[in-house]
Amino acid sequence: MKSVFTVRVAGGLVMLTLAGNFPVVASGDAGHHTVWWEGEDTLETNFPEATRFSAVTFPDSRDLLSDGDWLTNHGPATDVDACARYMVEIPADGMYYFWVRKFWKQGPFRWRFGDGDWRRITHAHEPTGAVPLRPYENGASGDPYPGLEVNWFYAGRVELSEGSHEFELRLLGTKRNTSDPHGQDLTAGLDAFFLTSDDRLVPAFNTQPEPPSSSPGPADWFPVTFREDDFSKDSVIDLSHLVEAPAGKYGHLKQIGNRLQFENADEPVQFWGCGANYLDLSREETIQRIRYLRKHGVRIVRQHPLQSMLGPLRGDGTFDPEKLDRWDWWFAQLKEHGIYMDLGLFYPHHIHRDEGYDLFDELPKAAY
Ligand SMILES: [Ca+2]
Repeated sequence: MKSVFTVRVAGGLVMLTLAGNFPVVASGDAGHHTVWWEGEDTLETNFPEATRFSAVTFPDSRDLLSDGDWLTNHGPATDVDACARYMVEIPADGMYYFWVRKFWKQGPFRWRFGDGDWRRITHAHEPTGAVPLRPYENGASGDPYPGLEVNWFYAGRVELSEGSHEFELRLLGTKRNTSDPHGQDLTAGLDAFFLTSDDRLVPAFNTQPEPPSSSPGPADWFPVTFREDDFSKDSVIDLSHLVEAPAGKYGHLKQIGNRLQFENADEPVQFWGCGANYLDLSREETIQRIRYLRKHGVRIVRQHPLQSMLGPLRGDGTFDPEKLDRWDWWFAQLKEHGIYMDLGLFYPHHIHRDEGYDLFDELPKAAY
């Protein structure tokens, strides 16, 4: 789509409108296909032309960015989404692994190709490395310039057909009236995007990764790449065979002396566990995460506190039904994969006047 649009951006400015064709690097051979495009090479955007995060504010290190530049945003959310659109040429039909190079966890956004479903990259997504761009320092006006770094994030797999596709992103943010000078709200820096049909190609710096020239032997050094786990049956560290599924298949867990044992089992049982709250990820990403826990032998997770998932108990003694549904799905998926849950029930619990406590008004405020 190349229609011109002009909208009000965070900060009340009227934004320059861009329309045109921009270079997109697509390459491939018989084995794989890749596409790389720059965050700053937009088809259309309402991001400001310049912010306190623009590459001109760190001239000595801007070459650490792909093509020496990125697209930035700063300021509180408004009624209009901060958005950017790109035209991307896909070289061949197929499943692609999608990567985003951006300013740390700042600037979570939803994204889609064409009119496909919206997907999200959120604070729950972890960077795969860090390239420092600028230390924290005071700007010429005395305003602090936040420290900056740029990181790669894996955003998920996406099925794409050969040809031109519009890629669109919209920053996620809550409308607020004030801006945090240290860089929150709709702060974002978008450097580059990378699609690859070969999951061995994991980006680490500001140029396209090269395919491995050969398979390393047991005695060879090799680069560690952080890619999506394909849960190979050949993995020598896969402990999932120790995690019987579904959870609960042997009945309730009982304490027998200093041991734990299921009521319908003949032997005591031990649990290997960790903290693992439900995160702001898609269901596909969440199941991937559960499988990762199971692969590493995790048989129980601590949900702490439960209210971080369900919200506070409401005045009528119920939880938000939508949050309850999400948690129920998370619990059911863990159970299906053989993973038990320990609930942090009582922290933090606040009582409310409308719950009918006779002496509520005599309580010091710190008590509720
Ligand atoms: Ca760039």
